[in-house]
Amino acid sequence: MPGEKEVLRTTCPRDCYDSCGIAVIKRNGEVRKVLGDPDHPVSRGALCGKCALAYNGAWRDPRARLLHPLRRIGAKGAGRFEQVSWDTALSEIAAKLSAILEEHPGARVIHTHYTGTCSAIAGGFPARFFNRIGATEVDPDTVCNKAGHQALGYTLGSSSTGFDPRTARDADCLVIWGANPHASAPHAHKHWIPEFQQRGKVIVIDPVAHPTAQSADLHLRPRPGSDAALAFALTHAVMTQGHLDEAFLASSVLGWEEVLPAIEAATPAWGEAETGVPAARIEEAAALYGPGPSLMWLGQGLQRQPLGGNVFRAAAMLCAASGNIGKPGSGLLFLNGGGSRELDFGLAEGDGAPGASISHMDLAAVLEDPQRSRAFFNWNNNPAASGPEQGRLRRALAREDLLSVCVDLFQSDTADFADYVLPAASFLEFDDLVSGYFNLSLSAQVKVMEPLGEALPNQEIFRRLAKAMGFDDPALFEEDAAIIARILAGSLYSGDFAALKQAGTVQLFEEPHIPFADGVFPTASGKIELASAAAEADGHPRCPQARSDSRTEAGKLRVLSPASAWLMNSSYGNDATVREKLGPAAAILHPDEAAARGLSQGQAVVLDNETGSLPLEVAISEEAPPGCVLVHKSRWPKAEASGANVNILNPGHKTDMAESSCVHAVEVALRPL
Ligand SMILES: Nc1nc2c(c(=O)[nH]1)N[C@H]1C(S)=C(S)[C@@H](COP(=O)(O)OP(=O)(O)OC[C@H]3O[C@@H](n4cnc5c(=O)[nH]c(N)nc54)[C@H](O)[C@@H]3O)O[C@H]1N2
Ligand SMILES: Nc1nc2c(c(=O)[nH]1)N[C@H]1C(S)=C(S)[C@@H](COP(=O)(O)OP(=O)(O)OC[C@H]3O[C@@H](n4cnc5c(=O)[nH]c(N)nc54)[C@H](O)[C@@H]3O)O[C@H]1N2
Ligand code: SF4
Ligand SMILES: [Mo]
Repeated sequence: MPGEKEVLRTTCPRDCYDSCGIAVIKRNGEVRKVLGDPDHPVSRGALCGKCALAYNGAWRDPRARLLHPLRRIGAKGAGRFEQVSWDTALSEIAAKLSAILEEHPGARVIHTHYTGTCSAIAGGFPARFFNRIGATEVDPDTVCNKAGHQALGYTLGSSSTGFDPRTARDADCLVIWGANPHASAPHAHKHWIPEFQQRGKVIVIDPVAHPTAQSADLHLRPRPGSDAALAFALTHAVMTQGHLDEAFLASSVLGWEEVLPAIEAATPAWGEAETGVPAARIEEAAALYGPGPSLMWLGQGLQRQPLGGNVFRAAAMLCAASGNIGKPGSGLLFLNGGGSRELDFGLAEGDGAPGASISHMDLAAVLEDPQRSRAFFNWNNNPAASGPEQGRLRRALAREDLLSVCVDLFQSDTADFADYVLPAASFLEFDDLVSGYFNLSLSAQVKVMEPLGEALPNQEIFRRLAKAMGFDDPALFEEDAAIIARILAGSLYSGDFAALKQAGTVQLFEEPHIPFADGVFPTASGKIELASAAAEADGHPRCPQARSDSRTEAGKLRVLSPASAWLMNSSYGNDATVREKLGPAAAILHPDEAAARGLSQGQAVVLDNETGSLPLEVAISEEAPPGCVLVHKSRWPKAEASGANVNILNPGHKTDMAESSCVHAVEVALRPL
């Protein structure tokens, strides 16, 4: 008997541009299949390949999931644990943490978190506990996109008020700059971009010829780290082609006359010499972008470069010079945050004052120093796979005198180093809110099944830990339903959570929303600040600079380690079917680069630098640019024979702004094994 069928709507809360609607098929009360919601405007009936496998694989597989709290019995890192009760785990953690807090300032408790789940409460609520004890937060954005945020903050006054993707219906040109939608926004790649191409032209600016670049109308392949020079040359070409928006420059832009001499000097021929992009292609791109209306999508990979902040300021300058913002069919998008749609997920984090913060680039150094760290809590994050200085970090995590607690769905590399591993419930197992960072929508995350084993949502784990600590602040115990109701009450959505659950996803603006339509920007001057006193006060140049990174040392290769289409950061790295799709860890080289080095497909090689070494198999593809080696990020180190992934090579250098990651500038030597 097939049994009674029920279809429930929910939403994917991964750190992904798409925020897909999900249809969960249940029979006789049991989840049978997790599919794309056919009525959802983004997923249109299909999840991406990785989620389709993992949500019907490891994420619902009791053999793969953590089911019970665990206490370490072996050496740190060995991954040997015994099952304990929640009471035992939480009372022991509370006793140890209290003892630490009696002797040390709260700032020596370090907590890392990020994109495990991006739903409001599971992504925010635990911060209440850490703020209560004055813990040090490892600033999550520093491993991802903080340089871009800071640069756009100086320039536009906001880094998370992007264009509404629906305004593409009025655009003639779309620039996708240092983003790879084929992997990181697969439904935008599959639907939004091709539909746009029926009316307008797509320019991709990326050293890598990924599938989105291959299907673009124009693909510019700059040397990595040379995009600020390219932006100046493009602005020069826009100017000489007569497409400056003089009226907009006069009314809404500060500092044009200060950047003008550098723009005048940045001829397309100069741009070609700096970036490797032929001058004719620079002219061609300017002729498509300049007249507008044009959209500019700035990817997160673009700013993971030593001068990533400067690159973003220069790109925003091109947008301002051509007046491609504040009008239908125009705008610049990095991320669309809650502010772009009057939605305050920050309510989940409570209003306790945050403690100190450090950069992810300094995590290994802080964790190896008993003067700076006594306890380490990790939730929604897998730094032993995703963070820099992998070798040094693992040595620091092995410190016997560091109390270490990891909250995860799976026994990750980071969990292997914990004293206590606490099982988190998956997004299918509790209600929450999701609001993606591309489309201006709001979605319900709906409980469709009971948590596996004894797993609990992040927020419940930290409520129980707060109780075990003897805390009584009401904010530490606020219930999910109350938080959801408060967030919804302050939002543009007029319904309650029950109504949102029915709808799945709602658009918060009926018509495409046009930010900055009044020509006023949330900077000190109210204008786009090409010349920024705020940047200058923080020790940065007053204006964007027509500069590029220095060239890679002769014989060395620059590692690009962007998103893999089959992983979500390190998530799914343990799913057997996903691992089959991934194949062996590869060093992808351009045919010319491979030929010059006498390398063949499948050959075993080692990448080396002062930070570490990594054995890989050569894969030859024109996707990789000459002079670079493409190694996709975030495989599970412990699933590799080498016990490492590409971050074993990452020295954790910081960008020009915000102590953020410039992981796409790692240099290595390559030798045959
Ligand atoms: N070389 C290189 N490294 C990179 C990057 C790069 O481009 N190159 N990119 C960087 C970027 S952009 C980012 S954002 C970081 C991301 O790095 P991380 O934030 O570490 O992301 P994940 O690796 O997916 O780890 C998230 C963990 O959260 C767990 N998780 C999922 N849902 C839940 C939940 O509900 N509760 C709890 N407690 N845990 C959950 C997952 O199982 C997983 O182990 O990686 C960075 N690392
Ligand atoms: N499938 C999948 N999707 C993901 C993720 C994942 O791991 N897997 N991670 C999620 C997360 S946390 C994030 S932050 C986003 C990131 O997604 P994206 O914004 O797409 O960023 P990346 O994948 O890091 O890199 C995008 C592109 O930047 C290019 N790039 C690197 N350096 C330069 C440069 O100097 N100039 C130019 N022009 N381009 C450059 C790379 O070649 C790459 O093609 O994706 C999210 N979505
Ligand atoms: S990870 Fe992105 S593409 Fe995949 S199902 Fe989730 S939202 Fe959709
Ligand atoms: Mo990220």
